[in-house]
Amino acid sequence: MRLDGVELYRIAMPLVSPFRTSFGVQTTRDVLLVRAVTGEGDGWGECVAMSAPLYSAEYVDAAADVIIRFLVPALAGVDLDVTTVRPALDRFKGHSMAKAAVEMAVLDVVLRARGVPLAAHLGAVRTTVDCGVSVGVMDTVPELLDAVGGYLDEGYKRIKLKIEPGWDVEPVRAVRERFGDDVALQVDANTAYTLADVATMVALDPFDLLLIEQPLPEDDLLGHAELAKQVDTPICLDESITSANVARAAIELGAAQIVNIKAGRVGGYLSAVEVHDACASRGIPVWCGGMLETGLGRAANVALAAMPNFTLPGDTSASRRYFARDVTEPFELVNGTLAVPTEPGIGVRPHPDVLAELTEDKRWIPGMAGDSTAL
Ligand code: SMG
Ligand code: MG
Repeated sequence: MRLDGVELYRIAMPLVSPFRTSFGVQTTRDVLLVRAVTGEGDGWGECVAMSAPLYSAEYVDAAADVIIRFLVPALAGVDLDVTTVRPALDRFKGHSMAKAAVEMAVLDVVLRARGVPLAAHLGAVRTTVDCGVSVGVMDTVPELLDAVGGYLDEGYKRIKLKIEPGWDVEPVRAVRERFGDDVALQVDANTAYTLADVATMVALDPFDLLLIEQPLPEDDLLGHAELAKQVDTPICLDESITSANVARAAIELGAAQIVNIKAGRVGGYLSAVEVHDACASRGIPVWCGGMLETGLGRAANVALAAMPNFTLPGDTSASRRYFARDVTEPFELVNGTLAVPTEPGIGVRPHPDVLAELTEDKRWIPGMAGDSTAL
């Protein structure tokens, strides 16, 4: 199968409410979608980079640039298959989210042509996945309690609170006091602390959290290992885990007792499977992270989360958690779970009319042969 070209869509999805983390507030999801076009059909990929390099070094304009300049040209002349796409893209350093988007589009078209669902290809063992929800930093504790109460009423099986210095122990205590000890609760700091804050992390121990996600900067594996010795709550890494190699190192160093897997952060769904396997073989549980995906990325995440070692609920919430209108059929929560798509490929397609309405920019990148690596 040859690539005729790629259609890049830049879409703007308004959020149902602002989402605040330790690195900023988001009111719109600025998404880059990749449509891979071949003679045997097309496939969709979603780039999870954010507008600005705050979660990681990647950002949407840079992802579009590297896709146009390097990744699409690198696929010229390649016989597209599940085994050929990664080696062609991995010649380039970094840009994991851009690579993951292109790989996802190729996997979708290839697997659709073969009639194989992505979940089956990845090694899924479940037909539904348990879902948690990520709750942003709020201005006040009462607002937070309202939000958490609403999500619990919807049936979410786990609550994740975003924390930052000044918004940590008190909101956790308030949620525990209001909703009780049975709620599965965890926190995510998005790198907002340093080892000087160890007392704050220790102060979270009495609340029986499932985990503390990424308290320290992403490159500080030794810091996380040191912190893990001092707190009882398991440390989970997100931003730090950029590949299966890093996952192995983090685990061996004692820096991660649990791992958040995001395909975009590790360069694609196939690399995500390697991270899953590296963790599984070391007895480290994983769960599926989220990057406010549209129904396209959500479909692929749910397929990934159906693999055996995804034993904790993921940030795989329903479409309506973020969007009044999704580009695909909305994902809906049923008894705290989402159904794993069963159709071939990622199993969902964008609605053309919704996509057209949300599209701010569209560009065709021909998949022609050429020396893409000339410097
Ligand atoms: O998709 O529900 C989602 C987002 C979950 O909190 C979430 N993601 O660090 O895990 C994380 C954040 C990254 C995105 S925040 C802009
Ligand atoms: Mg995180």
